[in-house]
Amino acid sequence: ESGITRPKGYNVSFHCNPEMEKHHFGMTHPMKPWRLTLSKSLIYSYGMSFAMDNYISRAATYEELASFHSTDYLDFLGTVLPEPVPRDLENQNPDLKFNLGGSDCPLFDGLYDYCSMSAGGALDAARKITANQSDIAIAWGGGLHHAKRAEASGFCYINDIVIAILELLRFYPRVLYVDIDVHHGDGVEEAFFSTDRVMTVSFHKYDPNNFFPGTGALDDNGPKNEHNPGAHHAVNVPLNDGITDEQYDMLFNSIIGKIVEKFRPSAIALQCGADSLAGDRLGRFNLQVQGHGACVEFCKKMGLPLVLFGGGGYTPRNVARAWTYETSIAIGCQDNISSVLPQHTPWRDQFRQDTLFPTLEQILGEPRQNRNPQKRLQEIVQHVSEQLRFVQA
Ligand code: V1S
Ligand code: CA
Ligand code: ZN
Repeated sequence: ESGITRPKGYNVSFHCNPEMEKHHFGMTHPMKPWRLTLSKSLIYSYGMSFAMDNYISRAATYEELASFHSTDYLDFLGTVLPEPVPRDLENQNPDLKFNLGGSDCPLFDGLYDYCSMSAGGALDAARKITANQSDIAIAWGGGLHHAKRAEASGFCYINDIVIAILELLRFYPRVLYVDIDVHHGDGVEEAFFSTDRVMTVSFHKYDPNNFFPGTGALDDNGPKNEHNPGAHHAVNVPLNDGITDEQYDMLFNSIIGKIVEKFRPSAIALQCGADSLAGDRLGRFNLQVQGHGACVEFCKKMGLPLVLFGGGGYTPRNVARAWTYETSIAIGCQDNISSVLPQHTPWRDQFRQDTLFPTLEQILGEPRQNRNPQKRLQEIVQHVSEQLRFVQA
């Protein structure tokens, strides 16, 4: 007995790989792995590494990737080479193998390494949880929710989340997957479509014709055949442009609260895509760092083992703010960290304002119009409540 104990709170583990962050999707591509470096540097500037177990994650092995993906797909992914000359964005190759090589999922140098490192971090995080060595495990380099068993989609090649949840399922009877990326978590939903051991919940901007990937309507709730165990185990929360912190938190708490009560998960996997923040290059919402973080706080309060994944996020300074604040929530120091960015923060001018919590005016100039009437949000909560009548733990 040394007498030295950890401060009250949680055992948090942090999984990252600096090698992953050096990859490039191409000049004009919105996905910038460098945002992970910016996030980490802000997290470290606040001194948070001293309150967590920090790991350099390994690359997932071929066998680990094959726990979800087809070997045909993995073999191709492991051997394709980048195009010598980048294809003209307007002139896409019409017949892409496994949807690889177009403008969304380009072939770039070190692609296979990038993918296996992302999955390795997610898998390491899941294993820290199942080994009872952490209460919350963080893998900001994961969260690539669109990848399918044999297809790349929407900047995602390997579905690290599915691979991590499969690992959790070796130890836990039921896992709740929650997705606050502005896009529909279609790959994870599809992977667990036919099981009642995983409930998937995605909050997203929904417009079948004009917003990627176009799926995730309110009444898409899993297989229509009642005899399929997966029936009713997909929850979709379709939203419109401009939703605010207040509305989002009302929806999130009410929906996730009811689901946890009814489904009784043994663990939660939370995808924290930061493209749902105001001012995101691809997103459409008006969420602030506080509102995004409130979702993490709510999940933590459920008192269940929790894995936090990254995901989308295309305005790096805001991604870094959100994931820094959310790391502080995991640790439990959110009320004690300064809202002023530390003086010695690297790339400090990247952040434009020196605050962790910029106002909507600071982020956008003029806030985006809110197209989510309160009545519609009530209907959504009502639909989910009715859906849950069919769910049994
Ligand atoms: N929205 C959007 C968007 N922007 C791009 C894009 C832009 C410039 C490039 F150089 C390359 C791609 N692609 C899209 C979307 C995909 C969004 C993926 C989100 C991923 C995530 O945050 O959920 C998780 C990491 N793709 C499309 O809208 C498809 C197209 C239909 C239109 C755009 N063109 C470029 C491809 C086909
Ligand atoms: Ca989502
Ligand atoms: Zn997204």
